[in-house]
This record gives sequence, structure tokens and C-alpha cells, in this order.
Amino acid sequence: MKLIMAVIQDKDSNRLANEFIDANIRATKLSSTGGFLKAGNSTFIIGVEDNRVQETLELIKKTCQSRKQYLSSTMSLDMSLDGQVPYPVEVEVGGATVFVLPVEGFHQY
Ligand code: 2BA
Repeated sequence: MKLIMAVIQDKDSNRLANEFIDANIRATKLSSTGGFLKAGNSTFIIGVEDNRVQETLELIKKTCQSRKQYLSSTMSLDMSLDGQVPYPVEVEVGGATVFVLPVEGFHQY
């Protein structure tokens, strides 16, 4: 068995949850926050048998899109009175960041 952890964008999370239901793949969705953008994202934890890992990864890949987001930054201008001018910085956020881990035990009580 493997534990798949997939950090995805909130916009794709309902579609992915529905894909998992249709495919009979059990998953838990957590609300998470990206360390860099400090914006909300979604993390799915999915316990699957080894022979379904590839199928699960393919579902994630086909459902989750990468998108551009804008981060507000500031630059210093010598001539400006306050010295700080906000400007947008474009960041490409991936469709999914996925970790696959071995599972030592699985118990349901
Ligand atoms: P965030 O940490 O909010 O990062 C959002 C996007 O910002 C990243 O997209 C990347 O394009 C950019 N970014 C992140 N750190 C950066 C840095 N130090 N300098 C410049 N740009 C930076 P993704 O790489 O697709 O990551 C999307 C989300 O996946 C991340 O949100 C984070 O929540 C998670 N993630 C990515 N890599 C991870 C890792 N190695 N471990 C744990 N979570 C990770």
C-alpha cells in the first residue's frame, strides 16, 4: 500500500474529489496553505493499493491544471516620496505537487 499526498489548487478540488468517488478511490481532503504564496490550497491524502497508484496519479494529472497567480511585491524608487511602489509578480502555480510514500500499517477500527 502507498500513501499519496497531493497538494493541488482549490479550484480543482471538487472535480478531483468527484473523480475519486467515481473511481472508488478513498481520499481525505485537507485545507492547506502554501508556504510561499500564503494562499489557500487543498491537500488530498489517499491510501491506495500499489496496483492503483499509477491510475490515481493519472487522475490527478488529468484533473489539475497549472495556472498563473500574481503576488504583490514592492520596489524602491529613489525619486518617490515614500520610496515604495507596489507591482505584481507573476508566479506559475503547478497543477499538483505529489508525494508517494510507503505505508507500514493500515488499520480501521
Ligand atoms: P506555495 O508554497 O504557495 O507556492 C506557490 C508557487 O510559488 C509554487 O508553485 C512556485 O511556482 C512558486 N514558489 C514557491 N516557492 C518559491 C520560491 N522560494 N521562490 C520562487 N517561487 C516560489 P508549485 O511549485 O506548483 O507549488 C504549489 C504548492 O505546492 C505550494 O504553494 C506548496 O503548498 C506545495 N508545495 C510545492 N512544493 C512543495 C514541497 N517540496 N513540499 C511541500 N509542499 C510543496
